[in-house]
Amino acid sequence: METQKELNLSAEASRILNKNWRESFTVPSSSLYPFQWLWDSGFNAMGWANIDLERARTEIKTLLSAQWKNGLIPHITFHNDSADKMYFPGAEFHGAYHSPNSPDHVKTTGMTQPPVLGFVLEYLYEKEKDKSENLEFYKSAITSIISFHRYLYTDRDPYNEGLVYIRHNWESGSDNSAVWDDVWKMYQPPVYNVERKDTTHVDQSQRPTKRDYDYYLNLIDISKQCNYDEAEMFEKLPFLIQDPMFNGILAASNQSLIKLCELFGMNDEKTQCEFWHAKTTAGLNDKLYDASQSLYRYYDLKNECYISMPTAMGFTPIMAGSPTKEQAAEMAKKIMGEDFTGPRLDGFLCPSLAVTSPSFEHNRYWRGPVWLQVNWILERGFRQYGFNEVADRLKQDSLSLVQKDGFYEYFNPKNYSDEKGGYGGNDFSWTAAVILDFIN
Ligand code: 9YW
Repeated sequence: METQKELNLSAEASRILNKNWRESFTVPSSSLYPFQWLWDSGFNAMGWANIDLERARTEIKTLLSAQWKNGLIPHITFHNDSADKMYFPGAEFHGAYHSPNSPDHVKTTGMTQPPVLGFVLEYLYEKEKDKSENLEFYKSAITSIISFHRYLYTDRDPYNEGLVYIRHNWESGSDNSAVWDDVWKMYQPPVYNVERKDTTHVDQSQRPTKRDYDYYLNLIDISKQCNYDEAEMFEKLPFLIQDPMFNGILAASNQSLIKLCELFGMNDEKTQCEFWHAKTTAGLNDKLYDASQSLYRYYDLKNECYISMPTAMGFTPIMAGSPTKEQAAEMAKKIMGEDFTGPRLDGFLCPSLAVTSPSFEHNRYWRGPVWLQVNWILERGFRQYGFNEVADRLKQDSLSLVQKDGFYEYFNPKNYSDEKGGYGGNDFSWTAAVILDFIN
């Protein structure tokens, strides 16, 4: 039987998704982020799948309708013309609509985000009661997602390593992670005198710094000068990173596509996804697994060096079944140890940056706070390997944080006192979506 608290969480999570629903998609937050973001949309669809499958399918259809001609699925789709008034940088600053690959009917950014859609689609399909309905939707979505993956493997893996690169920190989903600090040390972008909108909604101390934004905007400027031509961007961009979370999520999505293609009799596509899955998990393990840290690290293709930084994101390839059993056991020890749960071992999992790192900041975005959609990935991964204690802890900590502070965007991992521990936007969609999964 559901407890009263669970019932309240469920009602509250549904209220938030309904509040943030805009005719055919969900905004991450009604004030901060008024458009459709790729990986948010994936998590939000999974949230909807627990309460309204029709909306879950619509969310995905809307997202896929903005797919580029070369297969890229954009990180933001600006569904209405207010983009430049409500959010910075909007459609004009990105200038992606000048690219011959961009869609004709809607403006988008020219970059992507973690490729969650394969496992999102499998999640939706599992929730379908009548598996014989909506087959056209599933087949067509599988085809679109495979063309997205094909674009990634064709245009983003220059050395055929099974590891695709990201060309903007926003593509990682973890915008101001301390991982990028080393990349930013390599060059000096100009100072942009622009009016940010995020800091009118959220305290500056919880957001990236002004100088951080100069780097982000400069990468967009360079991409725009290349007219978003992939080969030219590869030559000119100072940011080309093989990111373990992006690749781990890609591999997890390939794994789901293999299952879906099998169910739908899409044999050639299944073989393709098997090939990609094997290649990416091998790339992750051979090149990015760092045995001395018991987690995955980053590789900077531009500066030809590794970046080792103890992040929550470094554990995420566990969802794709990448690590060996022995490596997964080491990762389980690591995440439950003092780096991630804090010296008193009673902090909340999983800080985006180890609490013992000199760059840790408890409230600044991706430099410490807990993000529930990352916890969801980790919970699935550790559960799959049979590390139920870790998985239960990830789930319980996520529920406790929301019960204590509300449906915030991110949370203080050292939140063991009475102080407020939820930061960023409130009534946040993917936080609600993850909670709906955890309690259903
Ligand atoms: C931005 C929407 C997005 C997320 C990102 C997160 C943040 C800020 O919000 O980005 O302006 O795009 O870092 O992962 O998709 O929730």
